[in-house]
Formats: sequence, structure tokens, C-alpha cells
Amino acid sequence: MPAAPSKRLRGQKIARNFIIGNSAVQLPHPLFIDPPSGHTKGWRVYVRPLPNGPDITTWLKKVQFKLHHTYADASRTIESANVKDGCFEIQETGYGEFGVELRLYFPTESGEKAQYREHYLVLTYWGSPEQQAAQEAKNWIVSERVETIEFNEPTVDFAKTLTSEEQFNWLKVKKGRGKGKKPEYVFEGEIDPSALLPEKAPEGKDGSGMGAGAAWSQRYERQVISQLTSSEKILQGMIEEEQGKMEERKRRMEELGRAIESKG
Ligand code: SLL
Repeated sequence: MPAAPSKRLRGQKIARNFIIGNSAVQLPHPLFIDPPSGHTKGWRVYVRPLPNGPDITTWLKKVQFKLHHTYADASRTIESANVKDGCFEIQETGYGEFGVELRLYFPTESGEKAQYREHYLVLTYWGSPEQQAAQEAKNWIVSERVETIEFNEPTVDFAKTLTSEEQFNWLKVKKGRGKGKKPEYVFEGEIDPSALLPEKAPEGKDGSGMGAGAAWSQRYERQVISQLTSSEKILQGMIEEEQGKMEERKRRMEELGRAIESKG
């Protein structure tokens, strides 16, 4: 029987950022050998840590990906013990886009229930003409977003794992010590490891949207938010225009109705 989760830390909250996304290529492609006939795209859908963030396997025990029902074995599970670089991923080929349902499972000592997320696979070029041209030239499409998970009143044991220094070891280089001694981990990256989004990404990597190499930063988050805000304004304008047209149509219908009535 698993041990009962330890006491919860009242009034405390620990949040973690991570990335959900997919990459995609046009077939044929060397990463996808012998695809079934009719399959035109190769893709990966994944849950991965922020480039300079803590190891997500600290709190993520397994991910269940639910694919479109046209896939023979639509439910795929990846356990933390089998991930490389903390990236939970599924690789597939296919012909069409669909929403992947993700179910995130946490360690037993956390006492947390599984949580759902969704990711709509993006398999076609997106963005500005320049972005699309770059994606076509590289035959490499990436669509990802930063997600946040909040652990409210975590158990004492879970909070201990979530605050341990070891969760940054995946970013560090192991420097061997003498026999029997603990190895030393040294960080050699460009930005200091942190559970928070860095203010600025390293030069040239800010929000390129080109995938694994792209660094997420608070600056890029602000860019995305301002883009979304302006898109929302445009959309609002379009909605108002449509509403105006609808009013006009309604008015004309009423007029027509009255004309018919007066004739009859
Ligand atoms: C579309 N509404 O047509 C979507 C459906 C289904 C994708 C996408 C299946 C692969 C297989 C596959 O690619 N399904 O048969 O193994 O765009």
C-alpha cells in the first residue's frame, strides 16, 4: 500500500512553468522512416521544461497523450523514468491536425489528482509570410506555449522536492570527483537556472518560434500578449461590423415584411 501523503502546507502555493507543444515536418523526412501510405506529415507532441528551468520530472510522473481515434493505439503513456532531457514526447506520422488531450500525473507523495491540458497539433505553416517562409525553408514547424501549473497547499514531502537544488542538475555538467565521493554539478549555461521565466532570452534566441532552441522569457511573453491583444481588437472590430450588417439585414427583413403585409 502506498504511504499516505504527508501533511499539507497551509496557505502556500508553488507554481511551475513548462512548455506544451508540437513540431512537424513534411514527409518524406529522415526522422520518419517508412511512413504508412497517405501520411504526409511527421510530428512530435511534447511536454518539456523551460530551457533554463527546473527538471519537470520532479513533479511530473507521467503524461498520457490521447490522439485522434483514427490512430490504432490512440492512448499513449510516457513515464518520467523513460524521458530524455525531461521531455515527455510522442512521435507519429499522419495526414491531419487534431486536438491532443494530455493528462498529467503527479507523484504519489504529492497527493495531487491528475490534471488535463489540450494541445491542438499544428502541422501547416503559420504566422507572417516571413515566418512561413522560414518554416518552409527549414521544413520545420513548431507550435508551443508556456503553461503554468499551481500546487496549492502542497504536502510537506512534495514541497521539499519542488524546492530542492537537485532539480537543476539536468542543466549542469557533472564534474567527476574521486572514487566514492559525490560528483559536483556545475552550471555552464548562458542564463542562470531559475524556476521563473527569465526577463530576457540570450541574444538571437528570443521567441523565434522555431522550437527547441527558442528560449522563453518574460519579454517574449509580453510580446505574445501584445500580439494577442491587438488581434483581439481586430476581431472585436470584425464582430461589430458583422453585428452592424446583421442589424441592417433585420431592418430590411422587417421592411419587406411590412411591404408584404400592406399588399396582402
Ligand atoms: C483532419 N479532422 O481531417 C482532422 C482529422 C485525423 C488525423 C485528422 C491518422 C493516421 C492513421 C491521422 O493522421 N489522423 O490513420 O494512422 O484534418
